[in-house]
Amino acid sequence: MKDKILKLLYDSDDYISGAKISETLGISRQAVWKHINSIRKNGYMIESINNKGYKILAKPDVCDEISISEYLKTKYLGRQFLHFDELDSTNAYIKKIATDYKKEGLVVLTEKQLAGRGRLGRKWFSQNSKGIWMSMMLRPKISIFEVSKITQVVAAAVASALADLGIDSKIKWPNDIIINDKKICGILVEMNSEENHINHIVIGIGLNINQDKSDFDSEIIDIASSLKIEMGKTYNRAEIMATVLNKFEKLYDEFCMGNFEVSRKICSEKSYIIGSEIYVINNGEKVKAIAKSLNEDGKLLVEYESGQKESLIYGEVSVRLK
Ligand code: BT5
Repeated sequence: MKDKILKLLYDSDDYISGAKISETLGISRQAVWKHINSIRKNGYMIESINNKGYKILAKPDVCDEISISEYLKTKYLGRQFLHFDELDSTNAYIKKIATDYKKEGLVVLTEKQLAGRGRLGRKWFSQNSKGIWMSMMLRPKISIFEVSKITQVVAAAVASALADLGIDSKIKWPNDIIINDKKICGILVEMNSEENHINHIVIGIGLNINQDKSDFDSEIIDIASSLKIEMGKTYNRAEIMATVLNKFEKLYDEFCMGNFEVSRKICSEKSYIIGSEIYVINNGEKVKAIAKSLNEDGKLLVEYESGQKESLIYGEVSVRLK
């Protein structure tokens, strides 16, 4: 109901009366008043004048449905949207509710995560509302063997969206976005499947936007950064989030039609590691190699000091720049 009232307030250029809101939404005027007070507690400045009604004067920096709708150009991605002030993990939340959503495209965003997760059970720091912590639910009609490529499609979408906003970034295979050698974004793709059939996939994106250095935990302060730190300005999170969704829907649709090449090319051109010496880390073991190229399956081709070559599969290894 709060969202509906907010929409009415946004859509009206002038004051909108309590009577009009109560009539449109079929609730009592007292309920309208209660909801307005609750919306104010979420940081919205709403003026109320006797005999005129309510008007929004200022909105908080939240990534809610109304804030993103201004920028969202997708057909289905984000058209079902859930916004929370706080969640354990957006990936974990979608996994719980996925069966309630038959159509793909649900996006869940939270202002804070209490237990944000990276790959292999690693921790993702996302305790403040200065980043984008979101997950999408998709039901691709592809073979389960194709799913590992989706991380590259997401990485290509994030880097292209940032480029559209004038921000140059690099993609560190398989799932990091890097600016000035610091990680500003991580991607986590999880799949729910039975035998060869994909029920759904959950794609989590954590993107650091308006944090200052002091916002980062000491554990990651040397490796992590935000757009604000690197670009020297504050960004509109809703615009960035919608731009990522707009880009991703296009690349994902192409990918589902068999065209992975567009995304692969972006990942290759924007690669942080191709041509560099790296360490391949597998089960704690660290081996020196050169990152040669990203092959047509999205695997990273590396050459070890022995001259032996290997195509690395997402999920099996990590790579570190030497
Ligand atoms: C990732 O894992 O990079 C995937 C991160 C995905 C996070 C999103 S947020 C929305 C959705 N819901 C979730 O619960 N998760 C997803 P990985 O490659 O394993 O990297 C994890 C490592 O990144 C950690 O061990 C830290 O070293 C580092 N790290 C943690 N938090 C960070 C942050 N905010 N910024 C940069 N680096 C961070």
